[in-house]
Amino acid sequence: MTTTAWSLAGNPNSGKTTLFNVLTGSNQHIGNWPGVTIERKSGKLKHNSQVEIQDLPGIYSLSPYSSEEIITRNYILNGQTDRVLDVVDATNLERNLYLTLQLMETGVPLIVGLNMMDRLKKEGNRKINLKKLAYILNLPVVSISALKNQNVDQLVKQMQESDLQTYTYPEYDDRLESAIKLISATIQGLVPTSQLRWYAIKLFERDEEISADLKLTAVQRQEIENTINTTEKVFDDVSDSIVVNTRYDYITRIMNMCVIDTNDFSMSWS
Ligand code: BGO
Repeated sequence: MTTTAWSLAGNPNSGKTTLFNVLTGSNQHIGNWPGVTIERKSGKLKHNSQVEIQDLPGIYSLSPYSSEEIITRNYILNGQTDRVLDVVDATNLERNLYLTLQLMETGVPLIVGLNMMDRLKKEGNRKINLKKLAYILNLPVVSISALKNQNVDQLVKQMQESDLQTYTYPEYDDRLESAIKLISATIQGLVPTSQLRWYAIKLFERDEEISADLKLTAVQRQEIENTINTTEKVFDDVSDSIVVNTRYDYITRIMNMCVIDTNDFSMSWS
């Protein structure tokens, strides 16, 4: 039997460690990530040693600004994991989805574990339509409470059953999409096809690390810079802020379609 390598990714405090402990039990190895004093935990799924699980550092974004972000993005992009379980805090859905979109941009097969459902229920002022969320993201979404070990068995089932799925990438503003297409054409063949979109977006953001990794020629760099300049003029904004804003526009659409504020349904009697 072949081994499947899973990683847990998510925002700090989304419940990754709690879920990792539930999934692996005492079957854990604790060390450090190379060159840094960030704890590295890995283990095997309880009752199925063919499933390896790596807990990745908690992050908000896949930018190259912190060691945690660099570790996570290199781990995913270098193909060290077959699949990613994105641990999302249901009580902070909007902020957590920002990382989900970026994980989707890498093209890695993904499942969303919507955690803290017990807290969401207790707070009682919001409801998430799980079917719609899974439909819009085009990803499996399993609601859980890692703390209370609720529905984790369904999540494990999904992890063991799911084939390496492909999903449709979240599509942003048309004007940004045009730039991504042009940059993708310039770097076609230099990166795996499934990661083309991620690299194109990073180059659009002028991510220096990625530019250096790809060893682009002067002509390619100029082509990309021309595309960025034209798009910045169209948006009247700088490139990295264009990407951040279009991701948040997409998240706003998801929130409008999938989340109900139950206070909106209460009657006010005068
Ligand atoms: C403390 N439900 C609820 N209600 N809480 C959860 C769940 C869940 O499903 N999952 C995790 N938590 P981490 P990262 C704490 O530690 O796993 C809680 O960073 C406290 N500690 O118990 O560490 C979990 O690995 C004192 O809470 O997250 C933890 O992703 C008071 O979310 C916190 C209250 O979980 C973060 C909570 C001393």
